[in-house]
Amino acid sequence: PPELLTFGEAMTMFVAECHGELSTIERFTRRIAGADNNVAIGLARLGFKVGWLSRVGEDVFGTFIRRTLEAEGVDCRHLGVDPEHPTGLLFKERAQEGTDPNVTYFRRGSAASHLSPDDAEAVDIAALRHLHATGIPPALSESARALSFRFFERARAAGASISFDPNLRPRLWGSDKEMRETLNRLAVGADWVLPGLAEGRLLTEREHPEAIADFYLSRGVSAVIIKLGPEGSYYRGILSGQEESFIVAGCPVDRVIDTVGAGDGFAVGVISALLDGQDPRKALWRGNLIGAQAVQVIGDMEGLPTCERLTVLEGILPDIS
Ligand code: KDG
Repeated sequence: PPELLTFGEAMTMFVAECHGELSTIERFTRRIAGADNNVAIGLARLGFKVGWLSRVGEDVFGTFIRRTLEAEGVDCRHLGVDPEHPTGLLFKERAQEGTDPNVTYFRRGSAASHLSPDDAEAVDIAALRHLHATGIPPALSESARALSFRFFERARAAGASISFDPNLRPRLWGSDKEMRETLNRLAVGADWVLPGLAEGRLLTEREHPEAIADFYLSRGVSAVIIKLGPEGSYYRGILSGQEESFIVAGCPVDRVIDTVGAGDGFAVGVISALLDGQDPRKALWRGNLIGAQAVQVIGDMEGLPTCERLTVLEGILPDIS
């Protein structure tokens, strides 16, 4: 069984070939989207034994997703096929340089929104070292929300570490209040919490990175790592034995093509480095580095490096930690 596990919803994504509003676009490039499966792919490329739990529809898009994940070496034994509900779809505008592109979802009632706590029960967690979760499944449905909480309980009981990236998607939630309360309840059950600065502000109703971090640290989290975009990332935590906080500067980027997926690349860098036994400063540096690769491509995951590529990048880029 896999040592690392993540779960959520993958969608087949169509990225506009040209700039402009989606209703005017005739040509699209097909990719795969989904924060959790992006992280699974990134970790698999770095050589980790990672599994991904989800459901897809019994349709061509589900087949595409399974093939893509399997080809990347992600363990799909916990990927179910739902004959009654479809695989979710996402259409994405061609991003204007430096701005987040608009997306349109076709995911309501999707196969993955029918995930339920029973799916967590079916997993053999004896070998589990780490669980990575995002704030998206709890937004999909009551049953997917219950699955998230159940997974945290099981991972905790198995002695695995847990990382949590809020991945706020306000439009999938009934209200910001519900989103905030639910995700904070989940976040405090994690070891490492990885929000973007705007997400941290929305979730904690606090302004500064130190105050956002304190919110979670005082509730039992070991490390809060806040993404600051091109400025890099902020750490506050107790992973090295005593409490410390610092900023690691961002990685230089030639040209920003599409920012979607940067946070997933960041998570891949941080999780892989911490599981490799690196110190938090190095983990943030690697997170910044992989996040910077993800913004230079149109899809979410084609910028994620293999081990070999990471070694090259780590060698040629200045160690700015
Ligand atoms: O983090 C990247 C994701 O935002 C993207 O792939 C789509 O998962 C997605 C979502 O639910 O918005």
